Amino acid sequence: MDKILFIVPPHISFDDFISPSFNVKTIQKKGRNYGSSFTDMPLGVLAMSAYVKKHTDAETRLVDFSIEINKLEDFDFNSFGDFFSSVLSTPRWVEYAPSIIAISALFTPSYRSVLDIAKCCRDIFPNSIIVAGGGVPTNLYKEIFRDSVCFDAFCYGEGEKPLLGLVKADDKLRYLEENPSWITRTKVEIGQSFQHEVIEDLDEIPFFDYGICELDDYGLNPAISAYASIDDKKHNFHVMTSRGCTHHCCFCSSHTVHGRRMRYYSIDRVRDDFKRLRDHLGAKTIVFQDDHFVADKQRAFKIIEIVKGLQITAVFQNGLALYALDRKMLEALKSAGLNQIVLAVESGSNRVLKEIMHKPLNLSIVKRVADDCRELGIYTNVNILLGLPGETKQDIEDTRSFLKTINANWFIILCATPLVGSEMLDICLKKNYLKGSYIDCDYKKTVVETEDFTAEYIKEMAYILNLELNFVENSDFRLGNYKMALKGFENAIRAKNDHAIAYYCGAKCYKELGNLDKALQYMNTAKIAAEEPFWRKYVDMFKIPI
Ligand code: B12
Repeated sequence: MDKILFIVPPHISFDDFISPSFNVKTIQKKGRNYGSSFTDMPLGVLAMSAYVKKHTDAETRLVDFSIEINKLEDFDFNSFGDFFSSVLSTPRWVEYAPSIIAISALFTPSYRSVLDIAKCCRDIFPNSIIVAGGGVPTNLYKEIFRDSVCFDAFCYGEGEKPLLGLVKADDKLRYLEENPSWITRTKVEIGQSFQHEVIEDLDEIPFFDYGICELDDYGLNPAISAYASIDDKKHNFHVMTSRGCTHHCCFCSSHTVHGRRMRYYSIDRVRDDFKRLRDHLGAKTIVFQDDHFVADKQRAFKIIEIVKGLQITAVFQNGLALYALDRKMLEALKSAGLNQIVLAVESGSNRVLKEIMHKPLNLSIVKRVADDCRELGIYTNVNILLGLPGETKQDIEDTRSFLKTINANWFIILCATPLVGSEMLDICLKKNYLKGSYIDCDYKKTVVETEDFTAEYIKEMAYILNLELNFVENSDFRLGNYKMALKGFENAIRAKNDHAIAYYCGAKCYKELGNLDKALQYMNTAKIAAEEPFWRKYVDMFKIPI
């Protein structure tokens, strides 16, 4: 019988964990600030675990290092490698003695951790088969083979069928060489190409194996606590009711793993799963991770009805395509308990949307959607990317002016990142636009530099737009919704406890709400924080009177 150990690396690089940049969320351990790692449930692992168990008697376990890091009271290691070793060499895992180690690598910031985990596993479990899958190995297998000798193979695209094949195979190394969804060093050396092996009917994957997660540990997920509108941060469960996305946005790389064609779980299956999550696992909130939930609007309506009928709350962590968000859809979402939404606007320039991003959105509908959401009491986060190859400073100014006219609750301003497998990376490589490694970068770092802008300019503009739209010109404050504005400011304070501008804006809210003591306290903190040169620069830039 095979024993599989799934391993999820931290979603953050060691450097970003130890020395978080000024523009990222942090967590505190023993009074010291560290970068924060999201802890969403690893759905790919849960799907593969369920699928393999359905067809074999394999045993499966999971170590999710993002969870392990968050649980530590103090981080007393010189490297992530030391930390991985300390966890994996405990009797719990040594005695489990996995025959297959299956590392899930979705994000390039975890690239080096993936290598370190494999090295550690090779040392502790010399006889195990070590494989990895996800977007990183699918797109960077040559680089990983170059940088590590510890892997037996990588999975190309989705892993349910390939992993099942591996578990069933008597001669596993031979199977890896023979199956076209597995990437081995030998095959790479002879220039062989690889094939996706997907499950067409997603209902064939059983109810996800949520049981391999230590469920309570996922409750304090920074990704969920970031939403000012969600009060019950616990009891949330991640789901994906479809795979694929038909769009060709230049910055996205999801298709390299899942393809562009939509595949769906049946409505009956979705209903059964949600009911089971609620009744057996205590789910109160369902967090949808679908890439394109509204691809089929009628289906989306049916799922919303299910959520409503079960009296649970829906959260859509990924942006929803605005063209599908007519009043009827928004009313349905609201009636199903949805109280926050991510609007995937991505740019405030029609030129950038059309000519650069290839994103099917006309800006004329954004204002209407944001206003409808406000009327219906749905909190809106607007996603914006700055710094795509071809974007000009004028485009960024157009975005800035446009966004100031939108009454969304919050704007998430990110620096465009050349993801492996994206068209954006191809362009950057072709035009020599990369001024740093694309391997470690996430949406807070900038590595793209073109004829139109420097990397530093984009990072700075992203931060300025964040301060301007979310604080200085906060629409909740402008429209007199001081309580909601305050929630956003206090969220920012929790993420960055010296945020002079958030304290200043919070003080103004407390004043409007009649809590003068608190207003004074916040104003004093703002003044002290504003003495720091970092904050003084922005306080002066926006002429804030502190
Ligand atoms: C949910 C999600 C998250 C969650 C994390 C989920 C988790 N713990 O797994 C959170 C919110 C934390 C997140 C964060 C980010 N995300 Co994200 N995320 C997603 C999303 C929407 C869904 C992932 C998912 O659950 N998929 C469903 C399951 C079924 O598929 P899967 O996980 O890919 O697993 C399958 C295969 O990959 C493969 N597989 C995976 N592991 C293994 C292991 C083995 C051994 C085998 C055989 C196979 C295998 O088989 C699985 C089953 O079919 C994807 C897009 C997508 N559709 O995948 C983006 C995606 C993965 N994210 C992306 C990005 C860019 C980010 C961020 C950088 C964004 C940011 N704002 O900073 C951060 C990175 C983390 C960080 N620095 O904080 C990119 C990744 C690109 C890259 N190369 O880095 C994606 C592809 C989106 C995109 N538009 O391109 N994300």
